[in-house]
Amino acid sequence: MSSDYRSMWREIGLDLQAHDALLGALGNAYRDIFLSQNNRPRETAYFDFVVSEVHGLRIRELLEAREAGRKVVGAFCVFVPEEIVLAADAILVGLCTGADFAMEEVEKILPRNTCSLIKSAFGFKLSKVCPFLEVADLVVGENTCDGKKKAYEQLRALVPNLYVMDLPQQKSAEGRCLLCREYQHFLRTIEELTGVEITVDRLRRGIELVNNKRQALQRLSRLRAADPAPISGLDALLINQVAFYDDPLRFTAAVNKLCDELEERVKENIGAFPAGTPRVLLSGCPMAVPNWKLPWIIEQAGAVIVGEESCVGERGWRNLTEVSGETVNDLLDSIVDRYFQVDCAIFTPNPDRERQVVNMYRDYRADGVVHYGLQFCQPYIIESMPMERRLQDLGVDILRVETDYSQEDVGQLQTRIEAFIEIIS
Ligand code: BJ8
Repeated sequence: MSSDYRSMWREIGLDLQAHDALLGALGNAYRDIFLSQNNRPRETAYFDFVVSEVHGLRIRELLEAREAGRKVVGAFCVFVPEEIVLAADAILVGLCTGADFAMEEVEKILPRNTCSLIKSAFGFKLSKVCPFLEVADLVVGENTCDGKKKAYEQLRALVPNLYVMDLPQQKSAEGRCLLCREYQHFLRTIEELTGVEITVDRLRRGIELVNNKRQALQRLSRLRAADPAPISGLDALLINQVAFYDDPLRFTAAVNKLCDELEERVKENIGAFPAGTPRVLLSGCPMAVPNWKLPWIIEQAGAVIVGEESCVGERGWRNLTEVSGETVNDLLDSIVDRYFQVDCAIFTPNPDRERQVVNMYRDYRADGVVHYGLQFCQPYIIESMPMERRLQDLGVDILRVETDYSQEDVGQLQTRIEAFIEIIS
């Protein structure tokens, strides 16, 4: 990245030394994991470029947008409705939670047996290496799992501009009411933050922008049902991760352009891997940037990932929002309907998720399911056990993996994944 970003990073308060160490490690991992792949579609070059500039050009864009009067909102969860943020001409960005950083300092604040995703958010803040967190005018947390709920109480001391959404835990009429009240409150908060009144036209435009982005990701995912799969699971995951950082309009155009190329590849039987490669559906906890360990191990072991049942994947964009409605309240109601379908494991009970995994297994013609649970993530790990029974009853092979962001278990994971791929081959 160009050296003149250093003054920008200094001005927003990053710790330059720690940040250099992070970028160095990321650059090496990216080269070894992504750039070393064979048969990549040519249009993945755009996503390589975005990643190479994610702390550079993109941060400059956000700062320029702020100078022009726009606000930046950072989020940790797919329950934060981008439609509302865009309707006020603000920008929503995902916050980095995919790597261990400053763990010694983090474990002075949080117990060791907290999931890596939560600890990562604290590590990035304590060591001042996440420019998105530093430029955000508002940081949105949520009362989802117990870990996050309690951790945000501690995060508030480090992030004074933290807003915590109160989210339901049950798909009941009361649960829907709670979500509706929360989104009304969030809409007012965004109006106050931006000074923009969210009109029906503005909200409709916000919905359309987000629907278009989700439709592009749906199109990408349908193309992965082909055998040979026209794109690797690693590249598809990367695109899902970039979706949280990039400008939505530009991102949508880039995904559609990639899909045009993938359609040609499907017609010509060109794959990222040869036809007949064992196909894996990945299911479970979200994989935030730069958490690439497990997909890398799976594809190195000779399988191809054909879908992600995850918030950084299909759970994040499966449903669209209805755009018809004459008032802001009508549209807000549609937004509530849409988000109330998200089948995060924090809901109890949560039968929809099991159904989705079975559907995705069939739709993407997978040969087996790898369930990914982050260590100490009670919701997903507990849910993985009935999921395993259900899939086994249907004759579907499943491997339950529990891991974290460290590299210590790579050898052990490789052995287990290789054995699983033998079974599903
Ligand atoms: S909608 S999945 S993004 S909450 S891994 S922190 S659940 S202990 S991330 Fe999530 Fe929203 Fe749900 Fe999606 Fe807790 Fe588990 Fe850690 Fe997790």
